[in-house]
Amino acid sequence: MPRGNEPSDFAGRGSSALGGRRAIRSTVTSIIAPTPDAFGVALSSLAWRRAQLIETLRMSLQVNINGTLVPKEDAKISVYDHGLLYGDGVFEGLRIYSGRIFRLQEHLDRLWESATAILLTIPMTKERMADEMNRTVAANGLVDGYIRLLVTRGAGSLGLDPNRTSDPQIIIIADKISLYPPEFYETGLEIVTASTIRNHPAALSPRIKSLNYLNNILAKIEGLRAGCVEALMLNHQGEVAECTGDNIFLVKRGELLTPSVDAGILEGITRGVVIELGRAAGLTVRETTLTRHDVYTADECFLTGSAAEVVPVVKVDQRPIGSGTVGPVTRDLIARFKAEVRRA
Ligand code: PXG
Repeated sequence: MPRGNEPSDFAGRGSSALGGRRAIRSTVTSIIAPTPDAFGVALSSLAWRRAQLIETLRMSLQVNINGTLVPKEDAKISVYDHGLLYGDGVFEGLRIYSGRIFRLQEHLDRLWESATAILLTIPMTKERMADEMNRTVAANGLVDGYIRLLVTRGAGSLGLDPNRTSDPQIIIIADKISLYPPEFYETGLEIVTASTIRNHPAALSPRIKSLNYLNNILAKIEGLRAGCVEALMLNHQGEVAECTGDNIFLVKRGELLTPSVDAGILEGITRGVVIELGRAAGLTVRETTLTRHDVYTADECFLTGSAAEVVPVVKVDQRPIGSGTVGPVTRDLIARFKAEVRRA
């Protein structure tokens, strides 16, 4: 159970489940023999009960496995699944805004392309997948939220051979996500360049959204250790590629610039939306080769992703970008993005 969701945290009695039980015991004691502290204890017991209720509600979250909705605690797949053993599978991360899945068709198309690239046949049609996602969103009463959609290679023997697996597993998790604290959207992020380069496209194409994210995780660790929540990744030629879970954009002399897909990046759905919005706003948008020099000397910088949405960057490798504050083009695109996701 992740920290912060534990009943005992609310009661302020340590971090183990035992803390919660201790809370009950001390409440009982306080009823029998009231102490000056009784009111405080009763309050913390109430807080604990409230936390328990929240936890119960949280536990009723339904996960879709192969078209069947099951309670989150029963949503299990085999430890022999090659998705776990080898990261052999593909996924998508989608947003739900105002009860609708944003850019659903584009996410489905990309999932199928990722699967095709790894010779994985998804045992469900796109139409049925869309229905199952909508059913899962409804079952969890989500109006705004996030969907993690995974297709694993399926359970097999202990060995790489994908021919010795059966039944790819289709998992749909619909939940809430908040990647960065809200203030980052106001003040902007600071990022650093990771020494870990993005996967060489001839080794594992970054266009495949595979379950093997170690490349990005290693770069993310570098960022986190430098005190940054995101890290910039270069490609094998030293050019700017993308961040660990986001695409990157620059604003320079009124133009909107972003690395082209040839740089070895994930062709982000949010990236595509922002390119459209930039053009609609009258900006020249260029998908082009970018170096760190271009980043350091840009007027503005921001990142895009389904989880991150559009988030400003104000410092890269300890250099302020432009004025070192969130720029006007970034602000305008964030506003346009917010309007776009709510558009009927
Ligand atoms: N590059 C990479 C490497 C990504 O993983 C993006 C770009 C942005 O693509 P979209 O299509 O989302 O605009 C991603 C997507 C997470 C998380 O949990 C990360 C992503 C998506 C969903 C969740 O950090 N990254």
